[in-house]
Amino acid sequence: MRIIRYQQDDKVYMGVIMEDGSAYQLPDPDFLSLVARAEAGGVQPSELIKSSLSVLTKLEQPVQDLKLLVPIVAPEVWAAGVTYERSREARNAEVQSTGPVSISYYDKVYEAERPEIFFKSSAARTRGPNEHVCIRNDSSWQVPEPELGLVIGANGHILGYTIGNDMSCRDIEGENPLYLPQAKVWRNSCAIGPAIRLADTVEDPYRFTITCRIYRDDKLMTEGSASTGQLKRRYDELVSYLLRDNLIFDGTVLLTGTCIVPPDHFTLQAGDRIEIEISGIGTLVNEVIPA
Ligand code: DO4
Ligand code: MG
Repeated sequence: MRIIRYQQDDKVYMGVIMEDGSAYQLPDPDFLSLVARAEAGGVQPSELIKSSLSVLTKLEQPVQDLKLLVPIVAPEVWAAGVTYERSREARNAEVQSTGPVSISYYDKVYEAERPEIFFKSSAARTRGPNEHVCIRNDSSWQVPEPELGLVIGANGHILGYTIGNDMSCRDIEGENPLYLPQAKVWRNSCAIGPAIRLADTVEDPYRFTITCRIYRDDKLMTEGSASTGQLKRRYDELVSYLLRDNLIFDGTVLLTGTCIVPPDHFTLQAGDRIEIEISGIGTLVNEVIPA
């Protein structure tokens, strides 16, 4: 069961997509209100929806024709890094491209007890489905990072799963790890959507398949797939570090790290179309423009 937000005649609505593909309009103004309503009734969000299906309005328009918005206006997006072997390997390649190195902080953080967690985005910098993401003008090695996003409550409960794109500048980060905020945060450098898969409908969140495709002039430039089963850490572990002595808001999204990195020769260009698909959640599509 997946929750969407969409716009129709200048109004914003919430909807639910059922397992059979049928979709219904929800009465709640946002995702957190749905969760709160379920909590108040002592049921899981999916049970609440199932029990009220007969009184919900069925959407006549196919979901692909709706103007989808970010499924949640996340007050903040945080991200974990070097949580997959593929990310460690790619980061080491970035650093080595600037000259010989004697110590790899990426190897250290991959093995360390404390994970890497960084601030990624605010609501104003986060784009939704079919919106533009930006590439920086002062970088010549940029990639999308397709990641599973955890939608969490202020108490750290995982309420749902979404798709995130942690846009990244490999040359800026490779030059000096202290440049990380500039390699990660700029205008429209993050996208989430198109839906939130309710956590209580996911049997095993370590069995999501993530696929990323990048098209240039409709030609497939690069494609990769991986499984969240390759994650080095547990979701609860990442969330618990994020919450440590921190102020976290309801509806925060925590991206869980990338497991797919395009080949080293590849860099994004304006006009590219990025598609990130996660099994059971959907496909997040964004076109690239300059910042
Ligand atoms: O260490 C830098 C960032 C790593 C990251 O964003 C990732 O592994 O996904
Ligand atoms: Mg990342």
